[in-house]
Amino acid sequence: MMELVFATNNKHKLQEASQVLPEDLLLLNLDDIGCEEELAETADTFQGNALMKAEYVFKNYEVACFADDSGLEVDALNGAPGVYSARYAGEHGNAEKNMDKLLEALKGSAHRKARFKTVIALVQPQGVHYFEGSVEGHILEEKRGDRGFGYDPLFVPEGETRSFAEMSPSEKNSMSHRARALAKMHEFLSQQ
Ligand code: ITT
Repeated sequence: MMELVFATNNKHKLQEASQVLPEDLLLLNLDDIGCEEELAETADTFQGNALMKAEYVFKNYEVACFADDSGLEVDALNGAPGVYSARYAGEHGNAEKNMDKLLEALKGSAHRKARFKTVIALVQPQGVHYFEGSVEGHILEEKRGDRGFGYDPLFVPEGETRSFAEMSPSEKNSMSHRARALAKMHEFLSQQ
């Protein structure tokens, strides 16, 4: 069975990937390989950051791996928070503060179109490959739901009325940016 490490410190991403990727692929996490470091992400593109995280693990642990760099792009904010989504309000990964800052930035605005984007970098001995996924939607005026993570309580995908945080994991996975990128990676791996 093929083994692949998901280089992420985010448990929610891991959970999503384990639900989306089929069982013929043995998904390992950073704990499984004894990697306890925080992965640096100091590039200024999704692609650059995804590569940084995956290459770090590939080089130091000599295992095939992939990383996901993702974020929310809001049209009325010229694409912000974008690559800075995790630390929009300053502190890395404080979802409540990040959402409050976003609501404040869009206060009174009727233009609330946005999208989630993911770029996956897959690093194997034979080279690097990228897979992208996105989902269009809009930003609510207040948080709704308590599932998912990050900006999920504020994001309603196109054609839906509920936020990602109001959906079951499998519903979110049927349309999310991450699930779409993971499906492309799986398609690629199955043809290798
Ligand atoms: P790793 O770098 O360790 O993978 P991270 O949480 O720092 O974990 P990113 O740097 O890719 O991940 O930051 C992505 C941020 O974008 C994340 O913290 C959320 O705020 C937001 N985000 C990405 N995907 C999301 C999703 O499916 N639902 C809600 N928010 C999401």
